[in-house]
Amino acid sequence: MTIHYQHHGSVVVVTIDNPPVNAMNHAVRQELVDAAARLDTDPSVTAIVLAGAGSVFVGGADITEFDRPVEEPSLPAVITAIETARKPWVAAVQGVALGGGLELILGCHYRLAGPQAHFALPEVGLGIIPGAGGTQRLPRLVGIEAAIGVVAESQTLNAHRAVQLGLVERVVSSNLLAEAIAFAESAATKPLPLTAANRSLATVDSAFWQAAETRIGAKSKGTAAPLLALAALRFGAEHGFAQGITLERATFLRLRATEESAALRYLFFAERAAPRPADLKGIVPRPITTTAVIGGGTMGAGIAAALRNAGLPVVLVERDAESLARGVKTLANIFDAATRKGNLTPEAAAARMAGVVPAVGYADLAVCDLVIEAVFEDITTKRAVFAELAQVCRTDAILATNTSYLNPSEIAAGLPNPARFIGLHFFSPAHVMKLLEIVPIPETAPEVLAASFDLARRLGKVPVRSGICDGFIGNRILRRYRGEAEAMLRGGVSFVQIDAAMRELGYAMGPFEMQDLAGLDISYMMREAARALGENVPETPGDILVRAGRKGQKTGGGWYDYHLGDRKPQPSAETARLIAPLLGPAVEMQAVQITTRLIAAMAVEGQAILSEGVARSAADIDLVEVYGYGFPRRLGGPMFLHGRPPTKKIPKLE
Ligand code: T1G
Repeated sequence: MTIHYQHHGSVVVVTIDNPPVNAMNHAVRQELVDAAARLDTDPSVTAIVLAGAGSVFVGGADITEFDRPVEEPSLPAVITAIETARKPWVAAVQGVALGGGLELILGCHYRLAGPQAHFALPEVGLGIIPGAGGTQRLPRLVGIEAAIGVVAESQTLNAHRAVQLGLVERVVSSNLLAEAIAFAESAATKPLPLTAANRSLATVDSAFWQAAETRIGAKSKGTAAPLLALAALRFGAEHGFAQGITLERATFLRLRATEESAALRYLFFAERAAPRPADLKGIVPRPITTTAVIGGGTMGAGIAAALRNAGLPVVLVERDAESLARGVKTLANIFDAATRKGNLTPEAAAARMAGVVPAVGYADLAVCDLVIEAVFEDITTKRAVFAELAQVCRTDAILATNTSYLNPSEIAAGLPNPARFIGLHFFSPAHVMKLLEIVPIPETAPEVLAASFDLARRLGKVPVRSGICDGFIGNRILRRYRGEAEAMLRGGVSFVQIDAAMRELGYAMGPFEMQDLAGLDISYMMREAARALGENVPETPGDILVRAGRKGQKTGGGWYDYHLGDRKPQPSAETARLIAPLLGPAVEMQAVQITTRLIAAMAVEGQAILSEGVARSAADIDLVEVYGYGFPRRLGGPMFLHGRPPTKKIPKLE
């Protein structure tokens, strides 16, 4: 049963009960249309209250239905049935009313909200636009300016703001249902109010729309939906509700069928599945209330900031007072920057720092539930840290390494009680990047693994479990991606063209620009170390550049030249001269051929990672690429793209 009915005198409470989020699937829509017709003709009924069971009012249309044709009655049909009813419908919103859930209550005659209620139209994040009147009814209730923020910029309204804007009659702080029933009884004695569809809209000039278009276009990250949502809203404002809602529905149905929307919906479900691996169901995470970070460098300070942002106290440990002072300063700078951007008040920044206990040595760690090591990427250094930690930490304290390349099992070899050991691979800057690769060793206890996933949730990160291999999931694919790009370079394709193609696809920068940012010397040193161990590692163009002192932005030049204080890459005649001997005759390649070849290389490596069991699913690999390496969200990820029908596989480059 998806709808419950309760009679309170002449008022009927219609409760949508479709766990877990009361999504408006076909069964709910059919029940609501039938209820609207039946209750409208029932002489014993004078008014209806519409409620949602549980903590969510309605989480929107059922996204799982989007890969199938629309099954009537559509959501617009449900909303029209309510809006044209002869008896008042009063929505009682106790939780979030999202997407179709907000559109549903826009068709009601009145809306009351509990203090926890929130209202949003998240459709553009799924590559679609509201398809059941959101772009047309919302502006007629709250005004065009506020509606644009919700419809095209994913802004959320809390209950009080909803009242200020006229979306909600009032906030009811206790017993929302009883208040709504009383409100409905009173409403039944009055003429019905003007419905949202019939309200007029104040006109705005073209300069207003142009400014909105510029603002929204600048942050849409190449996705089509935000500007199309704005266009639907504008069209309805300029041509009336009926024409507006027709355009809205047509646009929604068109976008629903696009690859971009399929990709964004795929990521939506992947992001929700990631924090809850099936095999950890029922495992109680080991509690984490006190933490420590060993190492106050860029990574250590970033990790400490992420822990503080989640409200966890942190002991920040360095080997001496000078290094510790540097680490504390780095951490303070992170919060100062957030304050300058307006993301933190000065008081909140001070509170973040007040929760940091700087320490030289390990004496303060006996109380810590979790200690994260973030020292120099060297096995001897790391093993020495854990030998010390084993002496001073509780035997049940979780000990984690932030290593990005070393084998966590080798780091933990010989450690007493290895069941408490795990790899937590943060990405720099650790307080910003959402990806967290969780790398258990064979001995890691389930409750320690569960505690790591729970920690990721508390830090607002996307957790992906990785098996142990060189580079885990992300850096292993990165190495393959870079290798393929260098193979194309050797084959005569210009690295400037390769970077441009990946930027055009939606990456912030291409593979060569990224090396200049990170520094060419890191991978150079790894190749040299392998050569020193007798491995046959052929000379690469990167070797030549590093030996010529061209290590990237930090030395004023790598693949590109950089003017002092300017990060904009400039073509370098020096680089061209240095690497010429390694390159084949120049070859012209279309951008789409470049991107397809590089994405295919990532997907082939991803397939190997999957078949080796290093990753649990293709979606996990795509989460790593999107959240750790800047793969354009609108494309879903290399595994998503690689699995698509050939006609749709090559990403269209506008
Ligand atoms: N459809 C189908 N399944 C959904 C869903 C939805 N709309 N929302 C959530 N789920 C699943 C989710 O995958 C997970 O599944 C479970 O429910 C719990 O979700 C016509 C076209 C509502 C704030 O974009 O933001 O309406 O992993 O872990 O943390 O114009 O879910 O358990 O198997 O997120 O309590 C617009 C999406 C749709 C809202 C609850 N609506 N959902 O958060 O639970 S398009 C959205 C959320 C639309 C109209 C258009 C959140 C939530 P599983 P959860 P939560």
